[in-house]
Parts: sequence; C-alpha cells; structure tokens
Amino acid sequence: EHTIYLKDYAPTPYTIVSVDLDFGIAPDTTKVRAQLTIEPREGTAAGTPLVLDGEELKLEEIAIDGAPLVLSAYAADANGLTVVNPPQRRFVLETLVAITPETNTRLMGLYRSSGVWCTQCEPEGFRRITYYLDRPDILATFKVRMTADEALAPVLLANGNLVSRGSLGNGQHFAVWEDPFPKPAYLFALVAGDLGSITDTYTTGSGRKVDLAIYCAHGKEEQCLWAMDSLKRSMAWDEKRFGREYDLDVFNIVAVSDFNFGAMENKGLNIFNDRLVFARPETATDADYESIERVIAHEYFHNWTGNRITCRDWFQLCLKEGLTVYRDQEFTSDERSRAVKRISDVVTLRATQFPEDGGPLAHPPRPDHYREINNFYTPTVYEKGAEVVRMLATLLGQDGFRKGMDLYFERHDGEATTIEAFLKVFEDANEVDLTQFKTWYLQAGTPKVTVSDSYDAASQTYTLSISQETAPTPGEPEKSDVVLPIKFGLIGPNGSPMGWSGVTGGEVSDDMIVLRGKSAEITFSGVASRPVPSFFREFSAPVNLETDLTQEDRLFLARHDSDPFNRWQALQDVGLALVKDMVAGKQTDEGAIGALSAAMDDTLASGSLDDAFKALALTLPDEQLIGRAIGKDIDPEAIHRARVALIRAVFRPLAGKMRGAYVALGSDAPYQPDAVQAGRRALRNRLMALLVTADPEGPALAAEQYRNATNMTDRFAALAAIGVAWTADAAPLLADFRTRFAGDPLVFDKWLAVSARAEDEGVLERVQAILADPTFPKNNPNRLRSLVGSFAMNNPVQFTRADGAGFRFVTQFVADVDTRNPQVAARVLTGFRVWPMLEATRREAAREALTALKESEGLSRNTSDILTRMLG
Ligand code: HT7
Ligand code: ZN
Repeated sequence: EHTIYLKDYAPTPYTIVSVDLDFGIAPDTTKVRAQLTIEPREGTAAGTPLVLDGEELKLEEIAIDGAPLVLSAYAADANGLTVVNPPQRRFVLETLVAITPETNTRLMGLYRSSGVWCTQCEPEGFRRITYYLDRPDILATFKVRMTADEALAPVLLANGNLVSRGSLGNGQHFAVWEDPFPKPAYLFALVAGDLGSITDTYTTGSGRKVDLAIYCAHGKEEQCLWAMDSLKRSMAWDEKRFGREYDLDVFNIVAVSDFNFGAMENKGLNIFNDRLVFARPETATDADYESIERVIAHEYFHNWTGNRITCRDWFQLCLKEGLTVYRDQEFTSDERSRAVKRISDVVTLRATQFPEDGGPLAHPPRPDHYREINNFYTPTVYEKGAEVVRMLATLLGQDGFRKGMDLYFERHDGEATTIEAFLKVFEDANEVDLTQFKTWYLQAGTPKVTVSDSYDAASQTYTLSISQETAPTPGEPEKSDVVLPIKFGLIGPNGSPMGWSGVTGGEVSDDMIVLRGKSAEITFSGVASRPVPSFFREFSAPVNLETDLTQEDRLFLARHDSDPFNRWQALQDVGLALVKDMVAGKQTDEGAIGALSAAMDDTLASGSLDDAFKALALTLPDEQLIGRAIGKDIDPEAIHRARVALIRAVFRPLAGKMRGAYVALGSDAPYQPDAVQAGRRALRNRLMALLVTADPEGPALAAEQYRNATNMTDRFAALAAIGVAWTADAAPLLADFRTRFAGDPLVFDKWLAVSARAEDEGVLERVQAILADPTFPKNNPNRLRSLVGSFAMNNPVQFTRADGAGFRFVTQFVADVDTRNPQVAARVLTGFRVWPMLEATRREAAREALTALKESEGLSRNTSDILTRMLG
C-alpha cells in the first residue's frame, strides 16, 4: 500500500539549482528538453542513486554534462527515472522526452484545452512534463524556451519575464521566459495558443510599473474587465494591509475552459478556470462577480503566501492555503460588508467543512499521512485552515498578528517551510506560547462547546459553566482540548451591553473568554440583573455551540445583539429548533412560529439593517444543515417536508408585506456588481424565492421576473426558484433559458445545475438523459460538476432516494469518469460523505452502491482512496 507519512520526511540527497527547459510544441507530440543543474547535498554518500519522478514520459535522450548515458547507467519506469551513480559534484542532467498533451484527459501536466496548450502542475503534475524532483522543497530558477507554429500559437507565455521572442522563418516562432525567483516545480506554467487579451498597468507603492494582462478566447476580452479591476484592487490591498508589493515586471492571467479546480497561482502566470474570469451582467450573477473578485485576489495573494514562501512538503498545504483563504476573506470583508462576508463564510464552512469533519473523510488541517495528495485539497485544509489563522489573529489582536506576519515574511522569504515555523514567528513577535494552539492543526473534528449559566440576584453574580468536547474521528479515538477564543458580551434587559465589576474563575477580557482546559466556571460580580449572553461573536472559533438559551432569549438576541453575526445566528437557532421539532413530529408550537414570523417581519422592516444582511437573516437553515443537526437516522424527505411547512407557516402571514417590499426593491438603475446593488438584488430575490414556497402567487411572480429580467442575477434567481421547486413553469422556462443562451458554456452550467437540483422524482431520469446525449461534453470538469456534482451535493432528497437509484447513478458515473479524469471522479464521490448518518434503508442502499464501486477493476488511486475511507 502506498501511504506517505509526515514522520518520514527527509530532504532529497540531491537538489536542483536551476532548470533550462526547451519545449517543441506541436500537435500530437510535444518534445521537452530539460537541462537540470543538480548538486549532491552535503553528506550524500558516493553512489547514492538520483531518483527523479516521471509519469507518462517517453525518454528519447539522456546525457550528463553533454555525454550520453549508457543503458546500464540509468533506468526508467512508469514512476520515474533513476540515475545509478551520478557525479558527486555539480552536474547537468539533460533529458529529452516526448509527451502527448492532446490525450491528457487528466488535466495534470501539459494538456490542451480548446486548442490551447496549458499546464497544471500542483501538486504533482510537473512529473508529467519532464523527469524531476517533483516536490515543493526543491527550489530552482527556471528558464523556458518554447517553439510553436506561429498561427496555431501566436501567444507563448511562461513564468517570469519575457527575455526574447522572434520568428524562425518556417512558420514557427519562439519565446524565452526567465523567472528569477527560485520556485518549486508545482508553480511552473506555460501557455501556448491563439488567444485574445486585455492589458493594463499597475504602479506599486514604491513606484515600479507592472504590466498586467488577461488572456482569453477571442471575443471574450470585454468579459475580463471585472477580473482586471479585481486584480488591481488586490494588488493595492496587499500593500496596504500586509505591506506586500508585487515583485516581477509582468503579471499574466490566462482563462482556460478545461480546468480541474478554480485557478492556479503559478508564479507571474496565473491560470484560471474561465468561469472565474468571465463576467458581464447578462450572463454572470452577483455571486459570480464576487467569486471572481475573491479568486483573483486569492491567487494574487499566493504570490507572497505560497510562492515567495512555500510549503516544505504537501502535509503543510494549509500553510499556504489556510493563510491565503484568510487573506482573501479579509480582502472581501474590507471591500464589501464584513458582517455579510463572515456570515456567508460560516454558512459555507458549515455546509462543507463541518460535514467533512464529522464524517468518514475527517482529517486535520495538517494531516500526517495520505495516499493521494489530490484528495487533500479539502474544505478542512482551506476553510478550517483559514479559521485557525483567524483565531490566531483574534487571540493576538490585529497588531500582534501583523507583527507575526511581518516576521514570517522577513524570516522565511525564499524558503519552503512548515506550520511549526509559521507558529514560531507569532510566538517570537508576541512573546506567547502557542504549543497548545498547534492542536488545531493536528487534530480533526469539530469541538462541541456547552455553556450553561445561572444568575444569583441576591449576590448580583452571574456564573457561566463552559466545557469543550471533541468526538472521536477516524483514526483519532482520543482528543485533546483546544484553545478557544470565545468573543462574547452580556446584554441587559433593555437591550444594552452590560458590564461587570469583577470576574473570577477564567481568562476573561472585556470581550473575550479564552478557554484552554476541558471546562471552566466563570463568575461575574456586580451584575445588576440577569443578562442574556452572546457567545462566539463573529463566530470566533469553528465549533458547535450548545446553550440552554430559550427561544425568547434567542429572539431577544436577534433584536439586540450588537454583533450582527450573532443576530443572524440567533434567528437561525430559532428556526432550527422549530424545524427539528417538526421533523420529530412534535406538536407545532404556534406561539413560537408566530414569534419567529414577527422577528422576520421586524427584520424586513428594519431601517438600520442593510439589504444583504436582511437577505441572509430571511434564510432558514438549509436541509443538509438540519440533517446534521439531527445527527443520525436522517430522512431527507421528512426534513424537506418540515422545512417547507415551516417556511409556509412563518412567511405566509407576511406575504402581503413581502410582495410590497419586493416591488419597492425593484430598480431601473444600470447594473453594477457593487455590494450595495448586489445586496438589494439579494434581498429582492430572497423574497421572491420565499414567495414561491409560501404564497400561491409566488410562482407567477417568479415567472414574470424571469421574463422581464435585464441581468443574470435576477433571471437566474427566478429560474432557480422555479426549477428547483419544479412548478408548472419549470420545464418551459428551462427550455427558454437553454435556447436563449445557447452557445455560452458557462450559462449552460447554470442550466445544468438547476436541472440537477429539481426536487421532483423525475429529476434522475432527466439528468441521465442529459448525460447520455452524444453532444454532452463528457470531459469538461465544469459541465460534469455542474450536472452530476450538483445532483450529488445539492439535491439531498433525490440523491438519497430510498430505492438507491440516485446512489447507483453517481457511483456508475464515478466509475466511468475515473478512467479519464480521476480528480473529477473522486471529488464527485465525496458527495457520499453523509451516508453513515442516513436512516437505515438509505444507508444500506448507499453502502451497496459504494461496495459495488469498490469491486470495479482498475480504479484510480484518487477514487479508491476516497472509497476506502468512505467505507471505513
Ligand atoms: N493552489 C491551487 C490548487 C490547485 C489544484 C490542486 C489540484 C489539482 C488542480 C489544481 N489546480 C489548482 C489553487 C489555489 O488554492 O489557489
Ligand atoms: Zn490557494
């Protein structure tokens, strides 16, 4: 079995100092000549073989310092190349290999997307281009020469700065690029193709001019302007907030249509999934605009957190990913609304990371073993990794955090490093001990924090009992206590913040309790009346919280908490408690429903809350979150019915007001993607979606909105509301949408996603028919994920059908796609992660489908790794 352990980390006996690559790019076969300047490390014994990684390479020539190697001096196999007895001094290994990008459906290494040659090397794709020490602790400078047909590939790009280019006469041309910054091979990139572009410039704080360009398919140039605007704002923000300037003379972005992920931060040459570049109001939603802005920022921020300072090994992936997600979250918070961003991020965390952490695929942000590293680009590494960095900032304060970051850049620039080194800079800059804090990186699972309180009127004391508990996760039976920053406040009966004169029993400052042990009992004195407590303000730690607050307390918080996150959270908690009771078949609590209805009414009418916040507050917890809150024997159909019933009960009485607000929120202003306009549309579309469920007039209103829409945000919101609820208008409107935007693949993705999320029983058959259509692009990750990924991840009722047909469809799909693109297959398969929590019939049906898949021959390592863990 092929398992890699962190404890086995050791530097390689040889290192690569510089790389000269010469690509002869041509249809069918590309030739790659590599000259690697290699050195033995100090202490490497004579005769130690040099073992290079390599996959699907055809070796045609091999030489050392210009002298061809005899057959006995080396061995090449399916995993790489061994040079038996390399020189014990600096030498140049030259290889010539042939590769076939055209047949590369895995989209790792060099491949061809809509005629464009492009690369994806993270994490282990470079070995599919040439023989190499393909690991992140090998930092080398790269010089890249490319030749290609001038007509097929007028644009030739690689990392760094353009050194020379010219015509070779015979219809061929060449370009040479040089990247002065030593980098790991996973940051290597090249692009060759016939592309359009937009250009701009950015002048850094120190006055250096940087040439910016975004390359794309011809005709899409106008759709790149928002991405360019986002890039310039990102560059300015990183200077202002973190003192980080860009370091090369050029920054290029290329949009490609076949890409396994969102985007890639290759040094000076970011490559993007085109869905995260292209935007115009008619075809992109507000959410698309925000995603583009976020991902452009994320990849740009990697230039310092990832590229200038990279990871020693792939176990440290969250060193760059968690930190960079934290940075992009802060960027969006500064550019838009901090509260709305925080709520949205927590919704995402709970929808993706919490289920991972509570299911068969649970792993720590820094795992200590893996079979397939591609399966660790997970919500835990990214989003929980960002939460851990956020807690560090919360504990140290913004200034302390910034001091640590400054030291990180100063101390580790140019290095491949570790989580230990990252924590050490915060310790040294702030004179604190982060030994226990490190547990967050090493341990899987979402802690459960329980708080109970009591008030003693006679002594005017208020006591909190707080405890933490993390349930076992696969392979981790025992859990340690983690450091918990608990931002909090006490609220008096009139809704104002309440102070105290003294506190005993805990580590407490004005607005934060820090819990380090299993439990604490904290007593506040001088508390004039019983307060309502607000815990984990801003969601200050990624935990599940249990309190003994009553529904009245929660409604009080929803009205009075000074922390907008907890105002939102309080309404969520009220709704969740009600819907859980309904699923359990308990007598409907009319009073409580009326109170929630009144709170929603107040929210809608509020003159102080902004529209985007209201849209979030008017959203009840989704079905999957309700399922996880129930925790076992989940019946997704019962949850669906209960949630619809609750929406009707809460919002039906408000339908008149909601229709009025809906009309009032309409506007003729030209579309702008800014936060204020987007917030207004979000609220209006939220009302529309609620009316579709709660008001007999809702579906007609949505259909009218669909027809009259002047932008994709409004049109798609209407289509999604109707298409998912599968009302009478669904089929004709979906048909209209498809023809209206025929020829735009990114809009086709929206059509696919809504089609796959329909709640009716017929959806599975329709999805199968779409997939079976011979014109369906079977190798494009965006299309496959939009259709089958949406079905498995976002159609909880039909995917988990009790007859098992939804499960079987997905496992058969996975088996098929796995032969061409294992990364897409493995990712879709993670849709099964809820299976152990389902009720018995569905659970057995899922087990059968997974077991049948496991028996298939020749599954990829990606898919078999997920499957093995999934089945426990
Ligand atoms: N660092 C990038 C990760 C990535 C990736 C991973 C596996 C396969 C394909 C991939 N493309 C990009 C993206 C990021 O986090 O910024
Ligand atoms: Zn990243």
